[in-house]
Amino acid sequence: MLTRRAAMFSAAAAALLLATSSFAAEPNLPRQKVELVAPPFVHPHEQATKQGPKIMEFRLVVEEKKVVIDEKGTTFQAMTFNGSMPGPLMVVHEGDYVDVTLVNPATNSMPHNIDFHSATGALGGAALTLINPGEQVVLRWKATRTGVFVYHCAPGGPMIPWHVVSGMNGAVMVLPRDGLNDGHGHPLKYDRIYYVGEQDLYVPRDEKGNFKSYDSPGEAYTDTEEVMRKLIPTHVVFNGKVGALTGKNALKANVGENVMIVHSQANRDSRPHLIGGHGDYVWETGKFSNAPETGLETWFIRGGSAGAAMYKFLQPGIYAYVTHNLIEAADLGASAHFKVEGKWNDDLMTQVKAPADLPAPNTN
Ligand SMILES: [Cu+2]
Repeated sequence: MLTRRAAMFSAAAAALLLATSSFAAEPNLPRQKVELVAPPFVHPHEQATKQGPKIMEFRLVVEEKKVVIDEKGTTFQAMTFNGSMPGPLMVVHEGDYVDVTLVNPATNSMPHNIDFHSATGALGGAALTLINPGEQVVLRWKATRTGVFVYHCAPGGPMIPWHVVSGMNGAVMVLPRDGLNDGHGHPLKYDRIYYVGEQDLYVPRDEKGNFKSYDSPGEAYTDTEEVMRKLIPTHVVFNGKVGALTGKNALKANVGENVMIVHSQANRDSRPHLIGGHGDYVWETGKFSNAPETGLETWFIRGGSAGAAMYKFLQPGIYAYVTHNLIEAADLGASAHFKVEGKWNDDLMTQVKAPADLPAPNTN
């Protein structure tokens, strides 16, 4: 296990080598403080904006805590940004500055930091943000590229994958200032937006095959790493636990609404699929400077990236939104539900004849 001192030393050395000016003068721009909300919800934001660039202020507090990850009550020593797996989606516009206060409360046991895939330099900010329990740090980076991007903890060496698969990942959405478009100049707007963060979990078992419970992340580390090294997750979940987005937690929409689904996977590939629906516009690689693909059945999220899909629901009902590795969806947990209200369109689908017994065999 990489010791705290070793992790601090390696990252501090990297910071010295990489940082040219850690305390540059602040840009003369208005500041806006954003209250983050837990996924699948997303804080209020403009899609297109007529305002000029701002310094957008966010606060992320690292919470190490024991959580329940399935209906059997299996527990897991999670490490999180703001208490949720994934951490919150942060929305800004191209040209804005992202001003992040990262807090590591004294009650935590590990050093943590943050690597923004959307930021440029110093390991995505990881080299400038490594903090011990009882410390905080402020990082500012400029949003120069549009799209949805993963962020995650990256404290060095084997701590990196462990912190990521313990829950320390989330996403940033950098919108073009004039909003989204279809690649042919036609604007696209969503009526609702949801953030689905997919997470592979590796929970150790005892000699009898039962999942083990631990009292701290450090206590869980050695056994967890052994499971991780085999690359077979025990759970693949959306938003932190099996069932976090199904049944009474289903995502809501109405027929005729354009729904934007941001889907991140910080560690492993995934194949989102909306059963009974489609991706009208899909930024599969998640970057809005590329035209979206249209009319997709399934899309691919590369591990370490986020993608975005927009769909206008045309029929009411319960839709399953899954990863189309159906073993992971049905057996390991990677399923969500959309509950869509509205009027059924018989022209798109109708049951011509209800199920009935087969005709009697011809006895002639
Ligand atoms: Cu961490």
